[in-house]
Amino acid sequence: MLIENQHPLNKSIMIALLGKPNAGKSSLINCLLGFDLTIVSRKPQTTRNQFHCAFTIDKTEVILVDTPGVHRSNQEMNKRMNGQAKFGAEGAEVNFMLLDLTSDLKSEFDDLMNGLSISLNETWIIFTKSDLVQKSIEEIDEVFSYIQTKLPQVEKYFILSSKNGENIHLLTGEICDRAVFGPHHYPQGHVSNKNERFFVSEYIREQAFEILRDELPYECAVTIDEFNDFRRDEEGDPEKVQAKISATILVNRPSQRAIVVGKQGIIIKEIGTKARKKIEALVGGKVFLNLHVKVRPKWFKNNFILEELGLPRVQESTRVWRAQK
Ligand SMILES: Nc1nc2c(ncn2[C@@H]2O[C@H](COP(=O)(O)OP(=O)(O)OP(=O)(O)O)[C@@H](O)[C@H]2O)c(=O)[nH]1
Ligand SMILES: [Mg+2]
Repeated sequence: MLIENQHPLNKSIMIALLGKPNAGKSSLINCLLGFDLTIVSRKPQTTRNQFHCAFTIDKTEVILVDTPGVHRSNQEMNKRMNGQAKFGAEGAEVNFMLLDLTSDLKSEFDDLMNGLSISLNETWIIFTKSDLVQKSIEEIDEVFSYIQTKLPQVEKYFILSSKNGENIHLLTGEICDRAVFGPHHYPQGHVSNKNERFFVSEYIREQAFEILRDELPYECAVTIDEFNDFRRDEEGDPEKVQAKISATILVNRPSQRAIVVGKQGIIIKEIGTKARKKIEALVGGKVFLNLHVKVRPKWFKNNFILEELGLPRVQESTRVWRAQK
């Protein structure tokens, strides 16, 4: 471990963000980080894996664990996504339970508790999207009392907005107070336990979600076929391509392939152009991005593909082994 990670005044804290799909987990992480690392969309079930997003405030390291929204489903992929949410809570000192103020808060809480079905240690309630609705303190207090009858260990709540930053400073203050003295886990400048490949595939999927909206259901995933990194090539011209990336967008049916490609390739081109900008910001250099679209029927049930997408089997998994084509 680097010596700078062991300064006697260093503090660290790991926090898992849990909630139903669309509660605003990834948005809150980006808001706290100060940049868009994890992907966000108006479609529920955007995040599929659990992973760390780390930053420091003075000498305090904050590790936020993004997780998929907890939901009910009998689909193999969804069971694995729910498994990721539970796994994300393991090892965290504090859980943030996010409840979307625009929803029915008590049933949102009950659904989440049923879906998680794990015992939670220290948990803070985060009411999100305060910019969208005005709820009275009496109303919030009543919901909070209800939550405390089911989760007595919950002691505090926050009402905030990731859009306009309302009360975010109160949360960061409490996070720093709760962090414990100890070494940092990530060296300065490292922001995640996932590599660039992961974020590249996420940024492509984010653009596919954004551009295609409801035209394309969830039956799309992105795999990275080639990632050639020329950044450390000292003789290389910095104006030239610094990373050459080939990626495949997997879809379930040929009709979906036609949608993703678009007339004369217009849609795939737009996905590529928009994703490339974000990837260039991530890798800090020019990127040549080559995108393909492949039909892989029922890819979301294929164990090999799910493993490749970072979704390992869970206890609830049905036995799924399909030969790789
Ligand atoms: N107005 C407003 N919209 C928000 C806020 N937080 C999140 N959103 C929106 O809510 C939608 C879902 O946000 P995400 O951050 O992707 O939610 P999530 O909980 O990570 O969702 P999954 O990954 O699907 O589980 C997006 O359209 C966000 O822009 C907020 O504070 N205010
Ligand atoms: Mg998310």
